[in-house]
Amino acid sequence: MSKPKVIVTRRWPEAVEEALREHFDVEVRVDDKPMSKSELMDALTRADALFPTVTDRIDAEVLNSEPMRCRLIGNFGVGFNNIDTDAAKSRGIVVTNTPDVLTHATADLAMALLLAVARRVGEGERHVRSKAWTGWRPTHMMGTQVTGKRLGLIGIGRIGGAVAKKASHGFDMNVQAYDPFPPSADRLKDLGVTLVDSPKTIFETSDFVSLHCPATPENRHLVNAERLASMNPAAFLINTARGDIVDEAALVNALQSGVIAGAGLDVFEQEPKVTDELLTMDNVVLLPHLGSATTETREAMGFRVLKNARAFFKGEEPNDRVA
Ligand code: 8YV
Repeated sequence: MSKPKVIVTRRWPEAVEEALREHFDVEVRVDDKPMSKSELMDALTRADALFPTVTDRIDAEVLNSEPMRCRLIGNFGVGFNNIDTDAAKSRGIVVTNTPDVLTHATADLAMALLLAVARRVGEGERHVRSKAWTGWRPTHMMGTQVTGKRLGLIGIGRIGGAVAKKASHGFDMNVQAYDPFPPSADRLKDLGVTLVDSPKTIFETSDFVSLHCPATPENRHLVNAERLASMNPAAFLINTARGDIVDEAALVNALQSGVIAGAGLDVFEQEPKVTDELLTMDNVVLLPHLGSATTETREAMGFRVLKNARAFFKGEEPNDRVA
């Protein structure tokens, strides 16, 4: 029997590409550039499965492609806001994602951003590299203490939960969270989290606010000018979730006018474009969407897509089906 044909839209870690080839007739995007709309549409007519990433927008227009051959979209990532799942469903296409395997990598990076912005790590690094450092002094580059402070989480799912545990157990932080679908009281206790009943409390009473909610239409610009204004001027915002949860223009204003103290950002509204003003600010730490970027995790994400696809083509229900 011939192997199902799969199109992989970007380069994956070598070990996973190799494993894919054992089970599928694989076409990999060799130049590793994002596919255009017409290339994505063409891919859907040529392959039994498409394995996209966050850089591929699989919207209703793309999914209108004819003649449709694709039966499975195996997203390389846990967030699948790049895919119109309703349109996929109406074309009879199954969609899977890659939960669990990137939980700790992303939570670690949220903590890295939190620590970096509070302790002025990016700024200090630039200072040393530019040879501006003239030596130690008691008032040099004083930052903000992290240990013991109050951390507010918007979303206490897998990644938010891992951040909570690291922050409460490792940094003795007082962690509070808002989530419309909270986990059990036992889990909250294990994570060391107090649940609050509105985002308002999180923004008004936290020293650090970290975002761990999905990029649904309802969450678009959840962090807006009003919510930023309600934060403590000494507080920091951390975003490792999705760019459009934050109104980036409002954030720039808040940072410029001292409404909040700083921000650690791994994601942006118009990736890879970053609002120019952010690039010149010292009170922000900026990363190029690295949440899951460890070798271990990126391999595990690929193997997770593979596992889902193997199940699907054997006629079984894939574990991580989201549509
Ligand atoms: C990925 C992510 O790098 O999984 C997610 O939702 O944001 C990141 O881990 C990216 O989405 C890959 O498609």
